Amino acid sequence: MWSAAVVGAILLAPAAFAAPQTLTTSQEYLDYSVLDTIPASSNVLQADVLASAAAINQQIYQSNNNPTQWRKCNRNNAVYRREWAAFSTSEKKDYIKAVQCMSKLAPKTPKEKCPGCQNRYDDFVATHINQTFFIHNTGNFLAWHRYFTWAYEQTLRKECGYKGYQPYYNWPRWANNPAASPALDGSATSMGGNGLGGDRCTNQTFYGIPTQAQPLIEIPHGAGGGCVNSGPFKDWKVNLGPVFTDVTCTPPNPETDFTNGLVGLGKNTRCLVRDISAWTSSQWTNDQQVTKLLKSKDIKTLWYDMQGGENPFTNNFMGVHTAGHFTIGGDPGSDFVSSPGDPWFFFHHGQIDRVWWTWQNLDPKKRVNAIYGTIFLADPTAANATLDDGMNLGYAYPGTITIRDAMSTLAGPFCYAYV
Ligand SMILES: [Cu+2]
Repeated sequence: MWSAAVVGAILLAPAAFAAPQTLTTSQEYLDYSVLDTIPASSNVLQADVLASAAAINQQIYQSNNNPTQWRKCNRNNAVYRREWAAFSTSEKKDYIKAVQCMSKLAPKTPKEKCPGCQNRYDDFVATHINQTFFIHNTGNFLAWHRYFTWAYEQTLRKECGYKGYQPYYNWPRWANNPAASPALDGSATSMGGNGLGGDRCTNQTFYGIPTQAQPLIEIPHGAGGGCVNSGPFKDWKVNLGPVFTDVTCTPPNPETDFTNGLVGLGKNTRCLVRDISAWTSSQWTNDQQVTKLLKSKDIKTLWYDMQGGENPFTNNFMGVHTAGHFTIGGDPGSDFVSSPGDPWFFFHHGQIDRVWWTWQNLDPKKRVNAIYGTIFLADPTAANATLDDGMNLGYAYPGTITIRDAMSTLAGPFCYAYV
């Protein structure tokens, strides 16, 4: 039986995991249903308890089923990604410095492919915009974003001297008050605060999901809606997009032609806008919602519930992916296509990846290679994605990997897990 205290200790001390280096006999995975006995009144998040179980299972699975790979990537050398709140002050400052460094390096994307790309950071935004219709489909969304977030982390390390790893934002911990989280509180060690500066777009009373014109959910205007004016990112420049924004005050991108491959990639330099929404996070990224998602019976259920249901956004259900974007909203946060223009994106997608990783490793035998869906956005008649499909990151990061390579965080190009 796993008590909350034991699980808490595991969360804090990943190196102390009980999984042996090499297992010679097959071992049962942790029966995570016993974890349901942790009282709801405990301040341990159920979603974190499941993540702890997943961490143990993943190691047991790898050592039993992929012993050759386990010799290369195991509990002694795997990287553990942590939430921002667990970073020390100097770790936070190192990360912030590296992100800002990327915005000062020259872009690698040629001018004719991205007239608006001003810096190395924009290469990542441009790749996301360019591939939007192929990476937001059901088939490879999770795998592609895992690769994308990892490549971003690698670039911070290789090109900007960052010594740490990508943090994530643990939605349920701050669901009732995201603006008070260490990631968004506007302090010198945050990723910037709310959008309280400049023109606050006050004539817009709500943000419509899925669209402003035909909203199924109307997110009320929060306290922000203007330029981020506190913390290290108050002078951050957004150069690309928008493509499909819900914010009516965002200046249009000069490139709007959907036929020339440049849509959203014209130069549109502006401030970073946020409108932090506890209304959104408290309803759709709380512990109950995340735990329910983690108990999805198959990949199809996980995928749809993450994105707002099989008939998206009906029954007033937003799903954690959309809700995470609208926890900060604004520009480019509310535009899925150009949203990596806000460095918050990688905190949110770190947590998306952690949720997928948790779900996979609660039952690794069945789930590590589980994929579902087609290769084109919202097109059920397109071909199904397969594990052998290739993925690339354009000019943001060199190379190509397959979806199969991205299914385990302890294999392919990766060697990391989460705490
Ligand atoms: Cu995306």
